[in-house]
Amino acid sequence: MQEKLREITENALKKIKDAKSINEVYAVNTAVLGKNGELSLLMRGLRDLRAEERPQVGALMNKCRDDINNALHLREKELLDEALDEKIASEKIDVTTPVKPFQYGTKHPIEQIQQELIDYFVAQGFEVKDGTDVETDYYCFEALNIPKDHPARDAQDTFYFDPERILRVHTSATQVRTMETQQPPIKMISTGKVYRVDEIDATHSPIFHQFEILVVDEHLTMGDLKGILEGLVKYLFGEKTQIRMRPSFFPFTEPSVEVDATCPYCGGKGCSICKNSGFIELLGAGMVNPKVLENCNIDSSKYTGLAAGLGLDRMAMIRYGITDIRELYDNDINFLKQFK
Ligand code: FA5
Repeated sequence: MQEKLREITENALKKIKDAKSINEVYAVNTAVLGKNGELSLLMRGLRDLRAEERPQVGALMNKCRDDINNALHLREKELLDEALDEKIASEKIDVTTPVKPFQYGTKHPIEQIQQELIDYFVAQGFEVKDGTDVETDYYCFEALNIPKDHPARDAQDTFYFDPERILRVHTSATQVRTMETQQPPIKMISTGKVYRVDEIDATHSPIFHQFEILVVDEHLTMGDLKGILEGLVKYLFGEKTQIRMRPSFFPFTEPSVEVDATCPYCGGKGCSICKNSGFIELLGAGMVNPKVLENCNIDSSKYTGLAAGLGLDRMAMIRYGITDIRELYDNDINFLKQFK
C-alpha cells in the first residue's frame, strides 16, 4: 500500500507541475483527491490494515494528501498570476494613440444674440431684470393699458391656466413689475421666453424670445429713444446701418413706432432678404404711455419713459440669414453648430 501511495503521489505531483492550464490542475484534483479519486479510494482501504499498521500508514496518507493539496494550490496560484500578467500586458494603454476629438456643443444662435445684447446694455449701465414665464393678466395687459375688451389682445392671445394666470405674451410685464417697486431713474433690460397662440409658420412660433429695454427719467424724449436704437443697430449690424421709424400703435406707448434698419445684406439697395425694400423690420418702441407710469405710481408730470421690445428669434434669423424660424427649434446639431 505504501508503494502504491508513493506512486500516486509522485504521479500527481508531476502532473501538477506539468499542468499548463487551470483546468488541468482541476482535473488532477478530481482524479486524485475527488470522491472517487485514486488517493481517496486508497485511503478507504486503511480500515483493512492491521491495527498496529494503521497509525503509521494513516499519517503517511495524510501527508501525501497535504503535499498534493499544497502543490495544487501553488500551481493554481501560479497559473492565475500568469493569466493576469498576460491580461495586463495585452490591455496596456497606448497613451500615444490619437483620440477622437471631443464634440463640444455651441451656443444656440438665440442665446448668442441674447448674450451680446445683455453685454451691450450692461456696459451702458442698464440693470438686467428677471421676469417669470407664468404671469398674470394684470401685468401682461391691464397695467399696460390693455383692458379686457381691447382689440390689441387679439394679436397677443396666449395660453391661460385660469382667467388670471397666463403665460406671458411679452417681456413688457417685467417693465411694470420694475416700475412698481423702483422709482426713477430706471434703466433696465429684460429678456426671455414669451408665448402666443400664433399659427406656426416660417416667421411665427408659439414660443419665442423677446428683449425689452426701458428707461424712465426726467426730460426723456424720442431723440433719446432714437439715439439708443441707433447705437443698438450699429452694434448689431455695423456702423453704416441706419434706422427708420414708422408711426405705429401700442397701447402702452404714446407715440409708438416700428423701427426698421437698413438691410445688413445689401446696405439698403434691395435684395431677396429685405424683399427689395432696403429695410428690415426690427422692433417696436415708443414713449411709455403716461397712464402706464401712473398705474405704477410714477409721477407722469415729472418723468417720461422710453421703451422698446424686439424678437430675438427674428433677430437671429436676420443675423444668420435663417429663412425659417422652425429651424431654431428642431435641435438639429448639424444646423446649430454652424453658428459658432
Ligand atoms: C410687443 O410684444 C411689444 N411688447 C414690444 C414693445 C415693447 C413695444 C416696448 C413698445 C415698447 P410685438 O407684438 O410687435 O410687440 O412683438 C415684438 C416682436 O416679437 C416682433 O417684432 C417680432 O419680432 C416678435 N414676434 C412676435 N410674435 C412672434 C411669433 N409668433 N414668433 C416669433 N417672433 C414673434
